[in-house]
Amino acid sequence: MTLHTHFIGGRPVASDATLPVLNPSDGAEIGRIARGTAREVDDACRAADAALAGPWGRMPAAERGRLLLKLAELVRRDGEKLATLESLDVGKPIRQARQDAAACARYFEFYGGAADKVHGETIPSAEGILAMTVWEPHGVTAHIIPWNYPMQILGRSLGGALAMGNAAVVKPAEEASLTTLAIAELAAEAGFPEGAVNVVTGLGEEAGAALTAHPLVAHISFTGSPEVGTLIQRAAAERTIPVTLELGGKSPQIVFADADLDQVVPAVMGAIIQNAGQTCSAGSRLLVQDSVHDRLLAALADRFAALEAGPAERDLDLGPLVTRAQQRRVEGFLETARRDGLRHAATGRLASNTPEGGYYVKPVLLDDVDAAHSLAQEEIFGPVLVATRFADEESALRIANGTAYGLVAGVWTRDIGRGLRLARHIRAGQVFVNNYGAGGGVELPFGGVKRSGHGREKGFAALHGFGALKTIAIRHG
Ligand code: TXE
Repeated sequence: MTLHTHFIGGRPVASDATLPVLNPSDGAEIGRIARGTAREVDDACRAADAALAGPWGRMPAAERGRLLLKLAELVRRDGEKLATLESLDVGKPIRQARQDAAACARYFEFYGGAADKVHGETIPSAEGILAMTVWEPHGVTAHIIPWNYPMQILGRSLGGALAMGNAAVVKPAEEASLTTLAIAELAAEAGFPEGAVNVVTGLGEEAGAALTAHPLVAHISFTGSPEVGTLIQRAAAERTIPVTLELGGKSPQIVFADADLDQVVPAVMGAIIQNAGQTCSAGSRLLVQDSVHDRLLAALADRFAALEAGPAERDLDLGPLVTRAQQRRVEGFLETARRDGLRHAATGRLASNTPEGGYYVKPVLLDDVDAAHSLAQEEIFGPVLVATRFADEESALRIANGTAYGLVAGVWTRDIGRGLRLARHIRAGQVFVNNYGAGGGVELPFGGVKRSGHGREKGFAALHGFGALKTIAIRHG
């Protein structure tokens, strides 16, 4: 059985204690990861700090960019290996894990190209003064990564931080550490100096909490639950350091009667079925205009009924959920749906010979759910689509904005004026009109408002979150 170590200062480092790595498809133990404590976190932060004082801290931006481009190339070279590892570790169908590896490479590539294009300005000021701004790295950045898209979230977070010249300490989720460790080794192979990229594995409340409290950490980027996001913002407040928080959503897909249903149906399906619904930007609420309700629901119900969940390696529509805990959480929501008499419009099925010990949930389409019901308000993080009717644009907007979250929204209409009005009035970090996700959107800033968090990752805008703007003013006579 493989024992996976931390990656600190360019070297593998073991811990006395370990944690099991479970295959979600059948519950079997497939390896162990090191259970890091405050000690390993301290070592990693010191290694990162030392890197900043050494060659990494002095490296020109163009050279940092070249290393990121090399890393992108290595992730592509090992794409199949990484996808297989991810699929085994988190239960993702292999096709989806391949997309994650490709997206991860694309993030490193994007930020590799951006590294030497983060310009400051010169600013007109007082007589005899030349004033300018320069972007500088924060220093040691902490990256707390969840288990749903480990490679993609690592890519967007680490790529931006390294492009800006920070040295990173990554704490992957205890449920999904293997690809992060593999990519850290690729970073060393690409030529990143030791200490520029460090990984400490372990539990959130142990290694994660120690990292967020470490005095050398100057910025934290976190993707995960609102509960832990709040703890992290509190820990950051103790030392008044900045944080970027991406805390999930309850994103609406708003379908008007004039929408092109041939486009709507596959997009709505993909946005809730992808990764078995364990997606921060999942389109988990369907808001549908009365007059098109029956037609759309019938089309979706047919698709839902045909969905098959099964072991990741069989590459079906859905794999298992990541852990027993997530499976129970989703089953809890479905139990509430039964208790409250919500209408099951369709349920998918488990493939034959699906192993007993896996963490499977059948996909479910619920219809006519009151917008105030907990299933229409809370992030389920499973393959459960909740449909609610609306009468007109005004009520659609009210329902869309009527949750605590504000991450993504999809608007489907042929009326471009209405699309634009809603795009401006929906309270969300990103609104997609007649599409959902812009094909992955590595280049597009991404993040939330309200309970979905703050700060932006992805795109060029994210670079500014990983740096501090310094003003320099020189008297010249
Ligand atoms: O998240 P946690 P969980 C949502 C989703 C899901 C729910 C619970 O609704 O059902 O959260 O998932 C680390 N200090 N999202 O429990 O605990 C932890 O080790 C520092 C949405 O897995 O927030 C892991 O690396 N770190 C989301 C990371 O935080 C701590 C993705 C996320 O775990 C910590 C995942 C602590 N005290 C879940 N406690 C999205 N936005 O996509 C935990 N961690």
